[in-house]
Amino acid sequence: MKNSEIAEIFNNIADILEIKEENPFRISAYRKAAQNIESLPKDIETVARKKKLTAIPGIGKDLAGKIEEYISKGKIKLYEDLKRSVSKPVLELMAIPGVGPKTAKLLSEKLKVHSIKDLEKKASQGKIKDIFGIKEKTVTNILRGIGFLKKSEERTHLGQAIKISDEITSRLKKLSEVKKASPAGSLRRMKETVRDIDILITSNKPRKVMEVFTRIPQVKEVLVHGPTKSSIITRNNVQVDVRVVEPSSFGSALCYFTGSKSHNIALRKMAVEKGLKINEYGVFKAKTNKRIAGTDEKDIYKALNLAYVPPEMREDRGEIQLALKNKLPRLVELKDIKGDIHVHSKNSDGALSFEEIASTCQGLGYEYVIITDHSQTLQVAGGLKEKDLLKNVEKIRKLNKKFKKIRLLIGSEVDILSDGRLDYKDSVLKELDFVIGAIHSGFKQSREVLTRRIVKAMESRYVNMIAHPTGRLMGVRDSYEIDLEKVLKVAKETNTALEINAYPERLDLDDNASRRAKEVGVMLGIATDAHTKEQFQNMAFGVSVARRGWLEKKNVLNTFGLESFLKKLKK
Ligand code: DGT
Ligand code: CA
Repeated sequence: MKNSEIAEIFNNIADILEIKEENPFRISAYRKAAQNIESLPKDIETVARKKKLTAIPGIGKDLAGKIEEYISKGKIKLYEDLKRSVSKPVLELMAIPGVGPKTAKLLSEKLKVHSIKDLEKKASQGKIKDIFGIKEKTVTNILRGIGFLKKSEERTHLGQAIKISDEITSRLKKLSEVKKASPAGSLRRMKETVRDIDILITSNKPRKVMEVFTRIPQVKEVLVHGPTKSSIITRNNVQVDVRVVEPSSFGSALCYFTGSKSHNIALRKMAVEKGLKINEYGVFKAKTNKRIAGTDEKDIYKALNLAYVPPEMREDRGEIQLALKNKLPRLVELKDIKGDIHVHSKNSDGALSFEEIASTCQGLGYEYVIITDHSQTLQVAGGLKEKDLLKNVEKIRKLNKKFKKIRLLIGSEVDILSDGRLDYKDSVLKELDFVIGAIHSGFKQSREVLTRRIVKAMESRYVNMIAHPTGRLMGVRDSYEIDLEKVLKVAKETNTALEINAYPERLDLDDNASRRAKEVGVMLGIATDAHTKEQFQNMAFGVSVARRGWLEKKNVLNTFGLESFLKKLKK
């Protein structure tokens, strides 16, 4: 799929336009388009073939033309021209999160930095400090940015990894020689990013499976081609390992290769204490070597006298102790979700009309959906003026007569301004069913200021949830710093929910913070922030974060049916 290649080019175009201080709306159009292409769950070539590119939000005729150009010619003229117009070091330096065009130019032109490596060296030798007004804090940020860049190059986010894994497993499953196929490793544990994809297969013709796997179209490079295990690098640079095992070992191999390593170590220790031996081939009596489990993963846990631990919990964070006492939480599931509570329509920066959103969500079996377009300050994302929002309130109320099975609610994703005030007056907010407070500016403010902004927003009697509370965008920027404990405390006091934003690049709050929220008694809302029809599917990623955070149904606001959901909203 060329999705990520095109998204990367659009992001690079935006970077170069930024260096050249071009129109900010044009820059933001390229960035938005890149984001939407990256999160498109369909092959962009298929979309182009069906002449549906302009249905992707943020893709107009012009950008659609660029995409078609790339698909047919393998390059985009505008991009090639732009690249020639700026120096290579500047381009490379701008890839560092937090290094904008101005700093990149300064570093390259005045300090003669010629690469990221060179910058890292010069910065750690203290050669960057105190010249041309670069502050010590900037240097620290640059070094942190380089670390972040390296880390994000090593790992692939879950959304993309699942797509690749699904493509490959479904292809292999079609072979008559393949009996079972399942992802394992961090992907099966639904970790937010994975280093590589592990796939496990049972077959009595492993060589045939290896032959097919190493020749699938996704292959860029074959690292290992063995009789039962092979590794490839895909065209989008992700490593995939496929192992074939005997059917009688499938359960134990699945358990072993799902990990995590520390969960496995803890299991092994328990086995030893029970006079058993556990490995990827099965569970055995230590004395006699008699196999007592192996085919089915559930039996592995049974053999150790443990309740079955869902893959998302296998991190050795206390789950084994609970499994021993049969006290594991009953994790929330996708089917428990009763409505999407953060959705954008055509009115701001989304692609769908109110009707289309309602029918999509009805199709998903939801009882309600809340339209939460952006507020007036966020002009680049089509933020609504107060009077337009109020008109939509009327529209939505009327529209409900048309839909019998689903209730459309109206809310807003309201910007929390830099001083913590909300972007709409109370007299407007009070007309809404649901208000989400969100930070979209001033990411570089101090931890104290950012925390105070969120706290102030939560103290409003109208704010029901805080969107993507830490603001991270994987591969683009790290979380901004907040005092999570303080935020949780006030969330609890003010009955404000915190969001688990299900957008694959966000997944914010993350698993650890969500688990902490549960401990404190804060309600979480899992929401897609969908801008397109396909993005409603991201709910599954949000649910997996929740599951990794040990959340149960009762901890998640939108698992409640319409009546109880509305009752739970504050104030
Ligand atoms: P990552 O880094 O995102 O790929 O994370 P994982 O968990 O997928 O790690 P990976 O791919 O190195 O290994 C897959 C699983 O295999 C891992 O979760 C547990 C198991 N495993 C790997 N190495 C060891 C080991 O040395 N000891 C044990 N007990 N298990 C291991
Ligand atoms: Ca892995």
